[in-house]
Amino acid sequence: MAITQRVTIILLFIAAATWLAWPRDHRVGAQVYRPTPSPKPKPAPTPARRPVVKPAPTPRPRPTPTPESRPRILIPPAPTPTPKSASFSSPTLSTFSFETVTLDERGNEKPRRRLQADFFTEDLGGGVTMEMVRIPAGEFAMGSNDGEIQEAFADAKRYFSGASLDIYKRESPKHTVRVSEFYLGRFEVTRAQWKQVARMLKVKIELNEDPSNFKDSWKQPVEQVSWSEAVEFCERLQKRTGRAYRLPSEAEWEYAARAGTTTAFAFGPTITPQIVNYDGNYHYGNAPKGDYRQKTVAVGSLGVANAFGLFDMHGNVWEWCQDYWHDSYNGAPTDGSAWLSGGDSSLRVLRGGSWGYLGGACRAAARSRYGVGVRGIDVGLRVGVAART
Ligand SMILES: [Ca+2]
Repeated sequence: MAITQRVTIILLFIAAATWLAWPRDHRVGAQVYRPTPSPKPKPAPTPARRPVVKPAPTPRPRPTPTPESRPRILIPPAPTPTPKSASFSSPTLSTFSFETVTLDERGNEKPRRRLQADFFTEDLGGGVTMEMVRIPAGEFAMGSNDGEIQEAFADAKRYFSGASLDIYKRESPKHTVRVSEFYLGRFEVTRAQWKQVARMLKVKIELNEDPSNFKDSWKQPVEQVSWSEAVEFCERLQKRTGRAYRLPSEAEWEYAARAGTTTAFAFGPTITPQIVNYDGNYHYGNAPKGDYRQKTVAVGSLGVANAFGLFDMHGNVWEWCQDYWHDSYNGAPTDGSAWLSGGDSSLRVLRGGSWGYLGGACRAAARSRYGVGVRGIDVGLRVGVAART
């Protein structure tokens, strides 16, 4: 019996040992399986990285062409003038040279100087053109001070005992005006130019094609045109060209006439009929008495321009300006704009004197006026246009 008991104990021990061994294998199997899912999450981030990597090279080619296209960045400045041409047909400028001169107090010429200015040409059709000179922006003293007023008044009294000081006080007070760049006609508007524009589409009023009294040449300035007709002329030009043609403001006119000078005339303290068309019987200052042509001359035919390249600003025909008439400059704009408030809107400013007037009336600061509907055989115009708006 003792042997049987020992055998039984041995068998029980083997059975217990075998049972304990099974779960251990299973656990090992489980442990082997568990790591299997852990590599799965690893490939997961891998595809996640791929899309990040893919877009990365995509932007790389973009910066590459940027430096290559740098020269093209120089092209965009070109579009800047493009909008101008869209709205104003930005003009192509050329340069011309001209002679200007300064006289001494007795009217003797100092050596002539040759200068240059920029301009553009407006085609009016029929082989007729109009030249517009660039007037640089600047500041100037407009009008006359007391001394200049007394000088001009004394000069007039030599010829007319009844001369009125009030006529000269209109030029005061002398004041500083800042003028923006603009273009002004190199010459007064000619008969030929007037005729071309008079044939263009009417804007508000009819225009006589050839209203002038003096008809020796188509290059003579147009005259016998009222202020209203001068404005119609500008508006027709505006409609045809897309550029804002207009009469100059009084300040622009004087700024352009002085062309940087501060003397009575752009040519110095006096003038002579050799360089300005006026009544030489009424010479200004100490210049000698001269000829009186009694009519207009072809624009530019006297040969000298002021320092801006403008001809006949003094004399030949008076030139219409936009401004209402005011008896003084009290309250006048100082930005070069036309004075279109207060004053008398039925009277408009005239500048520069004419073939039929005394030298003193041709001074840069001299002022006169006419009613808007009045025509004179010595009254014409010169057109302006803003450089930009
Ligand atoms: Ca003139």
